[in-house]
Amino acid sequence: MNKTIFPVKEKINTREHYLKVKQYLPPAKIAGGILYHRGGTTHTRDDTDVELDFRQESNFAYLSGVEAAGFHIVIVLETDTIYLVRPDIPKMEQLWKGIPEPDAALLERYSVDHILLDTQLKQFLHHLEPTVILTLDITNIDHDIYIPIAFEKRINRDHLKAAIHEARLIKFPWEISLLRYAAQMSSHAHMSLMSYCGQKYRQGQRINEAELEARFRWICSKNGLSRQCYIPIIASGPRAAVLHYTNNDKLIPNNQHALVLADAGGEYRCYGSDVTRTFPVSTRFSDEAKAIYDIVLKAQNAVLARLKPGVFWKDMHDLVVHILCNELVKIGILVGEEEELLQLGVYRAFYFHGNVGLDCHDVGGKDTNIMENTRKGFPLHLLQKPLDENMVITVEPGLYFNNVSIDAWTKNPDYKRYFDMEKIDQYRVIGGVRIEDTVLITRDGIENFTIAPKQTQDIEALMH
Ligand SMILES: [Mn+2]
Repeated sequence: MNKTIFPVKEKINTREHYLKVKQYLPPAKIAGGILYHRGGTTHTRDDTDVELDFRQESNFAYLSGVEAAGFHIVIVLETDTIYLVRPDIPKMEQLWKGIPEPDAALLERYSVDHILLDTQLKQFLHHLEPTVILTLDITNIDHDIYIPIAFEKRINRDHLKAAIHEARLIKFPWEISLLRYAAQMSSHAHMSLMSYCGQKYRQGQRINEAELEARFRWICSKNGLSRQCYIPIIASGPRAAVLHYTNNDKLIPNNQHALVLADAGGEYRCYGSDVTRTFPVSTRFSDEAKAIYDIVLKAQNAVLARLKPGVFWKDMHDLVVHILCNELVKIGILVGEEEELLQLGVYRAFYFHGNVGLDCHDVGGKDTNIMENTRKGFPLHLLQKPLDENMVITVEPGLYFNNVSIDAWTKNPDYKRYFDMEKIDQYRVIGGVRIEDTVLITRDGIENFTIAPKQTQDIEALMH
């Protein structure tokens, strides 16, 4: 896929975001109150002047749309007047960094009413005299540089975060367009990895995981996704069993069982994607690889077929483990009655995505994958709330033959009788399989944003 597809042109309407956030704020705080948040700032590495990669803080991106460092936002809640505060960059720095965008351009680009310089902020707030300053727990307040010290007691960190997270959960149509675009372009990058890998195999050339990572980033960048949502995972052979493998520096094995597990997704204007595909290095799935792959695909399809508003995440997790457990018994890896195996949780020897295997792609609680990628923990919101229309989530079941995990379970005298070691050794060579799609919850089901093939025969066809 070498054709360049120009990115969608969607106006980033953050005023719409703010107005939604405001609905979740306590009405008592509105009169005389302001919303204040500070965006991310640049940092240098250790004791050097080497700048680290900058990625805007997600809540700030949500409120402002600004991807650059050093900005603040002030919103007068009573009048809904939005002030974007930009850094006053000294002339000497402009020599190195370039001339900042003029205010007129900022006003045109962002849905804000006024532009201020950060050097004017303290004076401006003095003049405004807010009764309460609603901000986030993470907001770095520089007292007496930007916020008057006299206002210290007016700062309130109790309400804004919950309001923003509530607002972020359900997407606006323009956000859906950006998310769809990010996932579709990432899908093309995945397809490119498959066909490239196939081509190299046919030519008898060995490749390195690093080459596939670079190729993934390249295809994304060509299509406007110049940033990755998270560090790509390009795991070949036994590395496919390591969930957060990011070294991506090994020569890809070329035996008949070897798989490449690529978990990578580009990001567009802070809107991300999270996609995993697993494909055979030799362009043909071995019987063992196909067996495991088809189990994971069956579990994923079962979930995708059931997703719709009103569904609880917990039930989807239960569905996945039920299928995985059942199928692992069928192929002889697990031994025993399914009910007992489920109760004991022995399937977790091969499936250990925290407490759920379906990683939510969105805010709600602490997980905020949609705009940044914090892939730890389980989104609190979704434990209590059912799915709803216009949420965007990922579905990512997997099966992994991870030696650490297998040893922990099979060497435990309480559990060893539930495992057939000979069978495990037969399948261990494939490493692991994960299939992950980013999907939108629609009125009566889903729209799958992920368009890279998943059926084994389609993957093999693409690699030929
Ligand atoms: Mn992923």
